[in-house]
Amino acid sequence: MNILLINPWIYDFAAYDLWLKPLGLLQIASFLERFRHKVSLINCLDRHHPLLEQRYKKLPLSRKFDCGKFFFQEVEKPAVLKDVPRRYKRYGIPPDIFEQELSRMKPPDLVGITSGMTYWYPGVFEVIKRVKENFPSVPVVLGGIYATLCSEHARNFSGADYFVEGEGEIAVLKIIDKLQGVKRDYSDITLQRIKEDIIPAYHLIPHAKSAAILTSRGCPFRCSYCASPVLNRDIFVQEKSQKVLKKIEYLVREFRIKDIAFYDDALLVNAKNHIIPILEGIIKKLKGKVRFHTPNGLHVRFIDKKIAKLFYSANFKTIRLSFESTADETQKISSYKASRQNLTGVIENLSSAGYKKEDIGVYILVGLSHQRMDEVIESIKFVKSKGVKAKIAEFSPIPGTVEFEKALTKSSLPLQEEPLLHNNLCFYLWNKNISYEELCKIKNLTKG
Ligand code: B12
Ligand code: SF4
Repeated sequence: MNILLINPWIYDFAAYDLWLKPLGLLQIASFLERFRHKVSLINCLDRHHPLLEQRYKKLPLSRKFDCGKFFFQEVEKPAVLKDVPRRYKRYGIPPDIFEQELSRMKPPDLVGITSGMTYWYPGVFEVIKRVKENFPSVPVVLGGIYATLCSEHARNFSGADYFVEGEGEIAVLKIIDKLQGVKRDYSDITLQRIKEDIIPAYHLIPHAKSAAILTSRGCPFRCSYCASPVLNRDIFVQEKSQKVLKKIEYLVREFRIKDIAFYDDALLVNAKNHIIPILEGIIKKLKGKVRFHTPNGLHVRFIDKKIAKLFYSANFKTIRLSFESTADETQKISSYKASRQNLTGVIENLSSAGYKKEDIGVYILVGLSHQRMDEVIESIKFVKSKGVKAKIAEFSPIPGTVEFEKALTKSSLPLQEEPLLHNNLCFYLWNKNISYEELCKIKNLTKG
């Protein structure tokens, strides 16, 4: 079959390309190619899209390590977000470039669309609408995070024909087989083997200079605001370290990738058998050839002196730590990721390994139902007193989590029915403990 995969636009108040890659689609593409399907990709979030670069000579430049601002166009703010005093935008290639891409291809046999944050669904709907206008008889499959966490909303309103919740590789193969009338024994195809054998299809983004990878699925912890257990069906599996190394070497060799971001939820768990051999392998085989980044927060308490040194020697440039808060109540629901003492010790480990303190970013959560201004201010002050950067992570209420249920009891707004209200940049619309003005103060406090 000819399969077209699409990574939709982001509709949001803000978006920044932190090595953002459609990793789910790239994994599915690689898997389907093994079954001799022909796959193509339209990546609406490609900052280096050739047609975009051709048209606009003055695009926002890439910043450090291939991150950067997306091209955007302001769009009308949805009514439910009207009280957010910020402009609402569509990030990614202009729609006419998307249309140009569709019009120059022959109709595919199937279109697969991914979805990211639950509140980014307007971009997904826009893509489905345009695909249906161009290829009315082609079946459309929708998968990804929004489709999994808000499956009812997606089924009711998106206009797709098929829906996949959770991991998509085998599920999409089953849909294709059904459409083609192929009978197959799926018991042979286990997900663990798929993940280890599959190298995301970066050949579909041939000009990419950076890549995102996963070395595991899920997380063994259960923080009450996190969707990881829902998305991964309570599973935690890690790939074999030697296979991870092979993938990294392949990406660097074949695509001249210079920056790699780890998307794992729990990269440091079971360190002895996982991250340590990966780091040792990188130092041995790739030293200095590629830079690594951990935009997702790392588990503080696992970073001992040895791991800190290995990170530094392996060229890990972006280190983000999940601290969340100094307050006991928030620590408790965050699986006690790190006490003040833990954080202090780890910052010492990282700086004696060679890291400058100002290069270390520490995430602090803001907007959980119980949180008040003083807790957040105290956490920021504590983090800043250690000489490192405090980074705000605003709470996004996610269906299927305990904190979502708590948020429902606080909110007079329809959080359940309207995923736009899950936007992390507008928690103050439903959580009155912290106002927009206070959030601005909090953000100012992190600066300098
Ligand atoms: C990496 C990551 C990031 C990265 C990159 C973000 C990005 N936009 O890609 C960074 C660090 C930047 C980030 C930031 C944030 N994130 Co984040 N992030 C993740 C994480 C850990 C992994 C996502 C991922 O790429 N997984 C890897 C791929 C392979 O998995 P996948 O996309 O799910 O694909 C599989 C299936 O879904 C399916 N599938 C996918 N597409 C398709 C398509 C078809 C056709 C089919 C059939 C199947 C299918 O098959 C795939 C392969 O098995 C998830 C948690 C998680 N475990 O998923 C949180 C998560 C998505 N993030 C979340 C949040 C809250 C945030 C922040 C708001 C945090 C904050 N307050 O700052 C910010 C928002 C940033 C922004 N505006 O861009 C929430 C979601 C919130 C929501 N309402 O939807 C999650 C779920 C974590 C959580 N707390 O529970 N994040
Ligand atoms: S440790 Fe991180 S990924 Fe794991 S459950 Fe908690 S927030 Fe989610």
